[in-house]
Amino acid sequence: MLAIYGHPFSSYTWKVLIALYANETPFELRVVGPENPENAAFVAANSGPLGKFPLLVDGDNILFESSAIIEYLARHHAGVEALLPDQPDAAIGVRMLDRVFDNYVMAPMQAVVEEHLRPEDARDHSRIAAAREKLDKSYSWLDGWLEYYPTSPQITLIECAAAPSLYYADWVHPIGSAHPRLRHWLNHLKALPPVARCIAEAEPWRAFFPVPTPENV
Ligand SMILES: N[C@@H](CCC(=O)N[C@@H](CS)C(=O)NCC(=O)O)C(=O)O
Repeated sequence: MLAIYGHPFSSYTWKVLIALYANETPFELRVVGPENPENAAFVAANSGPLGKFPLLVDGDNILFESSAIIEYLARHHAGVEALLPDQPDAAIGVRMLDRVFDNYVMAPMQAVVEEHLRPEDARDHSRIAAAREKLDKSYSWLDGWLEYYPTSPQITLIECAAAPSLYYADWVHPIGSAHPRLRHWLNHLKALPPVARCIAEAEPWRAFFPVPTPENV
């Protein structure tokens, strides 16, 4: 049985959970948190230089980095959703978009969250402003990209990366009417069954989100 070390509220854990749920791949979620110190210790010892999660254990194979884990699942635990196109050039395009969501949506979203985890008088407001500027640029670029990208029930590495990054980015820096295609696509992503399941499973932790949102104040 596959094991995933992660947390139901963690955006990068969602990325992998969406792929697993989409293909109905059996796995055990080993929650990383203070209630399971042995899981946190396993991640710290096995998950690369910074000990981040998610981490996948499949027999003797231990993998970290959500994109690599999804590629591994596509190859070794294939299901109804291919996750990556067979055609190599098409796969390059999918990997490129995966990088866009991780680097230019998830990273600035996490920067805003990290600053709000500090006491108010210790926050780096210039870092928050720079992150919001990056999100604005990403939203504009993605709104243009969506003119050509189909809204479809199919789940690929793109949807796995897009859903959690945009879901939480929308909490810290709302996607408004200036980006109608992106707004519409995020609503579509939220309704996809594997994503809706992640949202529901994360719900108990919503109150811990440090950035005030209309939903958690
Ligand atoms: N590039 C990594 C990023 C993973 C990451 O940032 N994970 C967060 C949870 S969403 C984490 O481990 N946070 C705890 C920590 O940094 O100690 C991936 O794609 O898996």
